[in-house]
Amino acid sequence: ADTVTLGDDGIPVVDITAAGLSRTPLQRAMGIARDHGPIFRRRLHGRDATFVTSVDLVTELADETRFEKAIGPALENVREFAADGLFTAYNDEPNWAKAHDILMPAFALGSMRTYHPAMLKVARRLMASWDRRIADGAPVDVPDDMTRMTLDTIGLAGFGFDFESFGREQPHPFVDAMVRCLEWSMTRLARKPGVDYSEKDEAFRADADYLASVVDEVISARTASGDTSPGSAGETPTADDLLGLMLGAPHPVDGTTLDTANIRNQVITFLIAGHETTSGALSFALYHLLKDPVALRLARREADELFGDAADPDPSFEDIGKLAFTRQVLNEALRLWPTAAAFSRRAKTDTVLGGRYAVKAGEIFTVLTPMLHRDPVWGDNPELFDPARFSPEAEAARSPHAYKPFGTGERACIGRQFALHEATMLLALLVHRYRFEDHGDYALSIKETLTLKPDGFTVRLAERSAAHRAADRAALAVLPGTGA
Ligand code: FDE
Repeated sequence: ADTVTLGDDGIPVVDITAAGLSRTPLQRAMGIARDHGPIFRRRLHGRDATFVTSVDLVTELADETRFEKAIGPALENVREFAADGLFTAYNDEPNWAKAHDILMPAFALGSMRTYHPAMLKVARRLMASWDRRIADGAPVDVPDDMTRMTLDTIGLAGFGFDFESFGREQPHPFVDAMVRCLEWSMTRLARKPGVDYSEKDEAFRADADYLASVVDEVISARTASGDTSPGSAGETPTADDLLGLMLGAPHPVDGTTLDTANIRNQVITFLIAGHETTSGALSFALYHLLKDPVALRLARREADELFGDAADPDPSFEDIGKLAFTRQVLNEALRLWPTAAAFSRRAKTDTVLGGRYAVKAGEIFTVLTPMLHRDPVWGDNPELFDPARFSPEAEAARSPHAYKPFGTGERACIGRQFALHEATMLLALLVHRYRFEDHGDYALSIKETLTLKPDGFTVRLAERSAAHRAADRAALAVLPGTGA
């Protein structure tokens, strides 16, 4: 059993050493938050981590004059293979600001126009693969296929590199190696003193070396083509993509470019950050739609309005901006299960948190995002999946600090628009094209590998015809509040 004491600073200390960390440390921390409130210190083998979950306290942590991003213990471990890439760079490491300035333009909303064709191309690969599954009657493994699609998307859109994941029985070996590296980063936090972990560390090294070798392949595929100058994009990828900017673009102020070692770290970072979290978000969104027939009908109506009865819809870049409800579905999925489920903040000076907790400069607090997203501001049934929470009116009425699936401040997610454009388009295409059968009466179980995914989530698919679309329209017309 956990032992609970009160720290000198008034923060409850929950020592979980006796039971250990379990394979689901994030969900374990959520349980502790439910029992012990919005701020607590988790102690394991004498190592402490302080978690925060309420909107009030997170609002303070988001104040960039008092707090800044911290590379907590988990990200320190990720640094072992992503080093000074954007996600894991220290705030004062010169390469953070440099890469941030060079790469920001590549993530402005307008840049999504450039990536749209590659995103659509990969979405079609997924649908071609799912069509074959209808033919042979086999269920699809949702997180596996979402991972295929998001890896291929960041590979093609960001780097002009094709992982061809849908041509493979098993995931690309890059995915397996990356997942093991993330797992190593997570389980390393739970190590017991006096135990020899050198075998695990060697296996990790081998995986990290393999990731680096794939990245070198990605980079040399580009440099061999000789096309590294920005603005000289041909009809295929494109000196303006991420890799093009990394290889060629000078810093807007000092005119220098990124060095080779840093480019490698950025490519690893983007391949990981760009697909693992987005694939989880899509998987949770589909899970919730499967379990919520009304939300599914509303999502279908929106897709049907845009695509009609087209057998092979061809959404434009602008069309994706019209998929407001589909976007709400994703937002709500990321509320319940923010796939990058925690981020850390460090006090810049001595300060007082919540009017009562004395904090020393340098102290680190970790925001437990899934519990922030269940704060009382979300109403009396925060476990309920309800996309209406993200209607424009509801959003305007709520503090921006109640919702942080993309982190906060200047170190917030640079890939947000990228992920949302990609995911919104795919989700709309899927609900338009398929009916989903919950063939195994799936009960949600969440796998943690630093990020979150629904574990063992499979669905059986059927074609959705014009007759099904008409029936959905008729059903919506009689539903209060949803009719025409
Ligand atoms: C970032 C991020 C974050 C923060 C972290 C901290 O603070 O620590 C978060 C929370 C996130 N991100 C989340 C997410 C979700 C999703 C879906 C995503 N994300 C997606 C994506 C895609 C891409 C490409 C990305 N993403 C990327 C990224 C990066 C690079 C980063 C780092 C930034 C700086 O600068 O720092 C991030 N992301 Fe994310």
